Amino acid sequence: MKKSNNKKLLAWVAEIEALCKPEAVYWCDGSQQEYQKMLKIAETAGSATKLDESKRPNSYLFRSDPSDVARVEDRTYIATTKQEDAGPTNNWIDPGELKKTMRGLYDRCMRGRTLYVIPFSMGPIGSLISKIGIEITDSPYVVANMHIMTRVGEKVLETLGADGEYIPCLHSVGAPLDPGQKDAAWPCAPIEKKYISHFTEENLIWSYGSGYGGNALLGKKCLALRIASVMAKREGWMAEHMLILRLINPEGRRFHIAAAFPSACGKTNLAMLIPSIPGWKAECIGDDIAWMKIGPDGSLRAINPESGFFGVAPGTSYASNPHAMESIKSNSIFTNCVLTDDKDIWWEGMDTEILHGIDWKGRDWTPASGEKGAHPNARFTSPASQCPVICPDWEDPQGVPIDIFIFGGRRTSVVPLVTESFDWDHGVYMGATAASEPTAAALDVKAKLRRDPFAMLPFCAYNMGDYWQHWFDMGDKLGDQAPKIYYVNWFRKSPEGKWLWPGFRDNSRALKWMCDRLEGKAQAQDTPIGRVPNPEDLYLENLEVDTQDIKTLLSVDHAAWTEELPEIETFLAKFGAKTPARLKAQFEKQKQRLTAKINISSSLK
Ligand code: GTP
Ligand code: SPV
Ligand code: MN
Repeated sequence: MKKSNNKKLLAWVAEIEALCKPEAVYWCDGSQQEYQKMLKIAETAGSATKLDESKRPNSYLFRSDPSDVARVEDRTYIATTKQEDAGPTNNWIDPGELKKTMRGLYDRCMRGRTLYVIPFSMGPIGSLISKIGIEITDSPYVVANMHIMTRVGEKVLETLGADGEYIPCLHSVGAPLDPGQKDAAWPCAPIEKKYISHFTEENLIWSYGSGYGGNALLGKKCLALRIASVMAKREGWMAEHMLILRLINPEGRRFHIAAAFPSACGKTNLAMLIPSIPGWKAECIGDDIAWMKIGPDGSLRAINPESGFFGVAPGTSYASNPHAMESIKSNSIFTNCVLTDDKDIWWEGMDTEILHGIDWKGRDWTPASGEKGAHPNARFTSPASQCPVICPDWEDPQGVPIDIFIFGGRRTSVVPLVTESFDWDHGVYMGATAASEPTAAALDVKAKLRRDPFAMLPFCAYNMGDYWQHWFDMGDKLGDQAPKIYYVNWFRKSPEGKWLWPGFRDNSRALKWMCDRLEGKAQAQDTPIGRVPNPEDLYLENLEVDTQDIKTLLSVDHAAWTEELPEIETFLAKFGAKTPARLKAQFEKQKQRLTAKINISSSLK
């Protein structure tokens, strides 16, 4: 394709070519033919299996190396001049030192491979909220996935023009090929050579050694969250790990909801919700990332910077998420799923069982194998446009006005089904102290319970204390147009280990309560931790849940909450002088409320 006339870009590509010494350089045009070509290359190399065309048209299965199956938080770095700017939640290295180490790794690392230049837009091309990135990679798998997850092609280069700005994203699988050397099915570097690096002061991403997900598809976590979080702070907007959905009540009123849950805690599922309440409708705008700016009317406008879903496969089924199942019917890439005997894909928790297949490690598999057939972080990559409930306005360059923010996580105990914050500051406290039990999305996380503020712990690329202050500042700017803030927990379990809440479609019951609260139509009870619905305030028709379980789900255990206070205090203190005074004030208030055990009767506020 026609090369760019952007001098900076041409110079950068030339510099990387000279450093990495690829066999060839290829500029991506984002076309269908190019997509097919990438998958053909992968198939010929033995990395991809084409699925049965009649069962799953235009779709492929990849198996990754067993050492390269998820994001690697221990190998993810934020390089800033001052360590304090990265803060205590990030792995920091001096930028000069990191560049020296990585230049050593990049030196001739693309030998025997093609260097692909991928021009992409995060967000609709031309929207004032969108950003342009250029990823250089030596992985055809990355090119094909980027085609789905971002907007790739010539139009991006046109928009970039001769002197436009872009975010350079350099990626290599870190596995050079000597002449005659046979390639691995999934080339990558050993763990100690993997680096996912962010030079936030110069909006630069360098990733080396991994071909998987957020480590390699650099538009996603690296650009749209880590680099963007820093840009957003600088420029006064927000880049968040949030799904975006539109909920329409029976009267036709639209509510736009943005929800932040940690990885593998239910964003994709909630984003594609089918409400179980008659007359309510939901539409999906995004399932993982929201970019939000205050619009000319003073409302907070959100866009989904991505154009596809990179979703957790296991557990996805027609029973749990029919819209995801419809989205992945064709034109999709599957990674680390089971290959069935009739050349389709399968994973644990799908609607049907299988008797035999090839597991994610490429071995014969039967239900008796004693191991899971699909990796717990197996994923599908599918175009967002294929979602049956994609919102007609999902690509609106103006974005949608957010009414409600939701935070949450996976808590088998303590945290109620749904809680409303008393006000913005209290909502920021809820977000800042959010916690979750770990999942397979990052296997190097060992803690039983970890504080994951705003679900951004692995993604906020600057001092978390400054990030909290940014939330307060945004609230001040938004004033009475600030979204209302809620906290949810779909994951409460009984002592016997059974889910107390059916989740999925029935999560719409908690959302309905929020929307009704906004309209002043629903009651709540004040508790020390926020406003919680009484059982009668929730719509519970046609729900097969024990009355006692509902009570448990909505109860606030003062002792258990009080027990967590010292650990929260220690966590907030980790950020020293960076912890905003307003956040500390919220902690004190929560502590006082718990001590006083106030329990004001129902109030309509
Ligand atoms: P990332 O893509 O990693 O950011 O994850 P995500 O937040 O989009 O999570 P996703 O929706 O893919 O859900 C992850 C897992 O949680 C899947 O196994 C789901 O089946 C499960 N899950 C989602 N919603 C619910 C729910 O309401 N209840 C229960 N029990 N499980 C749920
Ligand atoms: C997550 O871990 O939050 C994901 C998957 O969405 S990845 O893109 O690999 O980061
Ligand atoms: Mn995610």
